Amino acid sequence: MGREVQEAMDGDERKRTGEATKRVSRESESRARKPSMARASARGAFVLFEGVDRCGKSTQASRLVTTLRARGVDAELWRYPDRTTAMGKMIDAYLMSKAEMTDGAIHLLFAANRWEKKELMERKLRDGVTLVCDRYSYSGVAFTAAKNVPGLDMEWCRAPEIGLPKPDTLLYMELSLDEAAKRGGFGQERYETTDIQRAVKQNFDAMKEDWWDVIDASRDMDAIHNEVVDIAMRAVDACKVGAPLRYFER
Ligand code: T5A
Repeated sequence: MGREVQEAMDGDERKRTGEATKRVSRESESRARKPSMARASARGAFVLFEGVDRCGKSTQASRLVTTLRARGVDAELWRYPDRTTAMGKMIDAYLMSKAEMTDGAIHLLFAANRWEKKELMERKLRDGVTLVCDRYSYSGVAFTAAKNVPGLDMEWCRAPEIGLPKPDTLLYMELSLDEAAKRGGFGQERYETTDIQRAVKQNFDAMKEDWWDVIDASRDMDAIHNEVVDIAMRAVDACKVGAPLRYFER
């Protein structure tokens, strides 16, 4: 065999070996990437509680977080309005009647309070944290529309919510206003009047969709809790295997 031929063969062999090595390393890279892609699509669940005042949302949301954590689910309690931010402090002053604002402005401020936490919410969910949320966009629509201000109808109220993350599951705590009244008188806040609460309930009823879980909130706390945990765990499990995060659309 001539030297040239041998060198050419050696060159071919090196090329083949090189290509094979590259192929193997591409395959192992892609194998290595696959599990992380699977991890990236697993996420935390967005579990939302809504309902009229004193329906027991706060009680159930907080108990749910405790139970989820006990089951090894990384969970956090969120609430809207988030009164800790600069915008939240303005909302708090308005609700406590310490500040005045037009109905349109306060509505947009409630929505902005959700927008200012949108990226954090997305990041937490992506990182596998389940967010149990006490009130969100539906309260925004139900309460402002309950004021019956010309021009601020439900469609107008809904517009600033478009583009925000949509909950994976919504637990609507259904309670009659009579039952709610038995749980203690109204507090000092602006919307705690019978007329507003009645209109709020009608608005929630008008917004109800098939995918909502309507919870009979007149039962004892433990019975409600058990039902709530089952529903929330289904959402947690669905999000673990990659259920996509949805957004409010036009
Ligand atoms: N708002 C909010 C807007 O206008 N726009 C928006 O965009 C948003 C997000 C926020 C206010 O802001 C408005 C809506 C509200 O007016 P908040 O701080 O969320 O207000 O306060 P509320 O939601 O009004 O909180 P409440 O405490 O009144 O109601 P909860 O959370 O539904 O009830 P909870 O759990 O505190 O329970 C109330 C009482 O009932 C008892 C509890 O022990 C407690 O005493 N209870 C039960 N009793 C018997 N049986 C059961 N199953 C019970 N569950 C609870």
